[in-house]
Amino acid sequence: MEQTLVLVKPDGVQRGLVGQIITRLERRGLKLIGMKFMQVTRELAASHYEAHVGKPFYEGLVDYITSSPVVAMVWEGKDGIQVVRTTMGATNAAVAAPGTIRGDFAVEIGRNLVHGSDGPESAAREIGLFFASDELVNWPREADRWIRE
Ligand code: DAT
Ligand code: MG
Repeated sequence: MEQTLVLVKPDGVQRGLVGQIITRLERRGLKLIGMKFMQVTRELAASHYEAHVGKPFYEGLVDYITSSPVVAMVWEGKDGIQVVRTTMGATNAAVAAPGTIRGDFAVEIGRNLVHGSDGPESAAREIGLFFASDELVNWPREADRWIRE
C-alpha cells in the first residue's frame, strides 16, 4: 500500500474547494490517514520544493504556497501515488483533462490547487516534512473489500 502527501494549496482553501477536493479523493477509493490545516513557512516550502531551486518560477512558487493556509493530508491506497496524480490532472491546469481536479477547477499552472507526491521517494520525504509519525492513523476500513480485489 502506498502513502502520498496531498496539499490543498492556498488557492483551494481561499476558493472554498477543500471539501470538493477531499470528496474526489475519497470517492476514488483512497483512504485518508492524516490531515492538518496549517500555514506553510518559507523554511518548509524551501524543503518541500528543493527540487525546483533555481528554476525561474521558484520564488513565485514559494510565495504562493506560503501566502495563505493549506490543508495537508496523507492518503493511502494501492498505487496511491499514481491514483492521486491522475485524480489531480496535469500540472498545467490549462491542459488538464476535464474530470480531473485541475481540469475542472483551475486554468493555469501557477494556481493549480493541489499537490501530490510524484514517486515513492518524494512521498516518503514529503510526508516526513509535514507529519510526525504519530499524526498518521492506521485504521481498518470496512469498504476496502469492495474497493480492491
Ligand atoms: P506537480 O505539482 O504536478 O508535481 P512539479 O512538481 O513539476 O508539478 O512542479 C511543482 C509546482 O511548481 C507545480 O505544481 C506548479 C509549479 N510549476 C512547475 N512548473 C512550472 C512552470 N514551468 N511555470 C510555473 N510554475 C511551474
Ligand atoms: Mg511535483
